[in-house]
Amino acid sequence: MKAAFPDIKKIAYEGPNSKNPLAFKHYNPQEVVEGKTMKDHFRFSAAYWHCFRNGGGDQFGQPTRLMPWDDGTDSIANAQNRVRVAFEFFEKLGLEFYCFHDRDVAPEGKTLAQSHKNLDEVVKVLKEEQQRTGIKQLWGTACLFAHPRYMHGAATSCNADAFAYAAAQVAKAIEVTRELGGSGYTFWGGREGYKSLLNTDMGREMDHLAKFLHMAVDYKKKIGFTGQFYIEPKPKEPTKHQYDSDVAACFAFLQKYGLVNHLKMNIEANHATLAGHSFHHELEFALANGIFGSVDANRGDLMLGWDTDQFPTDIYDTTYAMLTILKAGGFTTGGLNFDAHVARESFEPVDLFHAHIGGMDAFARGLKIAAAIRKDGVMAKFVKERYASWDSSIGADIEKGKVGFTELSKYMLEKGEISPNASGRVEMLENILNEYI
Ligand code: XLS
Ligand code: CA
Ligand code: CA
Repeated sequence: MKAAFPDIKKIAYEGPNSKNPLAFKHYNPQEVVEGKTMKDHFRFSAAYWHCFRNGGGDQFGQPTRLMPWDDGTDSIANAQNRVRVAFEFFEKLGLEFYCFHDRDVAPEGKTLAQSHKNLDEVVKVLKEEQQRTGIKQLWGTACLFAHPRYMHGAATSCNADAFAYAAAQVAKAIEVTRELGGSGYTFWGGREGYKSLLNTDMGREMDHLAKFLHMAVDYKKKIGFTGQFYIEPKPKEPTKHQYDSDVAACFAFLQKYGLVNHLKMNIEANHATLAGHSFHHELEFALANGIFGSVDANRGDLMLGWDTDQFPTDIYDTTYAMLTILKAGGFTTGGLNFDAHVARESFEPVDLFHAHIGGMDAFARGLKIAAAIRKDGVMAKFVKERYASWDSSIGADIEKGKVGFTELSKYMLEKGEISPNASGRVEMLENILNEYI
């Protein structure tokens, strides 16, 4: 096959003084940080849909991106060729993983059986390329939001047949993920929500969503897929409201329906922004509740209310994220998937490289900064000391469940007033953080 990116060599680490835009300045795959190589810390992945299916069109304009390898048809041959192009890109960038929806890699057929067959044809080539390069699938997923049959949702549709169709599609997507040795499978509820409550039975829809996920768990066991299931929170877009709106809503949902041991979170930065949270908040909430799994790395725009899926370049954001990810002990099955697309005006193939290099370097800097903060231990010491009252006497008794309201009433009536509060030192801590950036 003719190279799709003939002028681009494998992207190398050249260090912070390099002026070469097609080199890493901070991401050095073999460099060890906190006892692990950078490569193993991040488990970087590219999103097939954004890199090779998203042409840069928007509501107001046509696609702009140049993809000279793509003949613009829905043929299997074109889909298979695209796979080879994608792997050339992953290899040159030094990515270890990739993610795709079933319909990103293979065209939808006239019937479900034909769609399954199309997928099999392309999976053959994905498998070949995985074997040739050692690049693996981070997680699989099914597109349950693009086709008109899912206009009312998939698992939460008012039309039971849509639920059934989605089940068949997900069963196949999990089979394919197992076949490719994928480490996980993601459920993103693109249309699992509503446009209007006037036509919606919310309780029934949520029960159906839980049923769907239980069926997926059963099927996973049945076919012997051992990867991790993730749910990816997002509050809105394309629906007005999505049921899996943020990590907290997902956690409540998973607990209510007895699913908490079966699904972890795939947290996307831009979705946190849309939910009115910081990316850091979502990661911390997941960690605090034992459901941290994987990350969709990108960035939104605080002035826009939609999902801009920009590449992450904000060093504060990557530092905060890495502080939590390191605290969590790093990824196990998960990784850092760039669910991001180039700007509509960045239309040349080389822009895909610039975008990913920037994201990888921004996270490498975040990792190094977070590791330095952790090494000095100033922040951790501050937090530890802030909670010192819980380590002994009355605090320890409360934590151990030794006292109740009766004992606490007696304690406080005798003591009269609480021990003096100490300052939270917010600005001082922010200043300390800035010293590391
Ligand atoms: C869309 C989501 C989607 C999921 C996978 O906003 O980010 O791309 O990651 O279906
Ligand atoms: Ca995502
Ligand atoms: Ca997104």
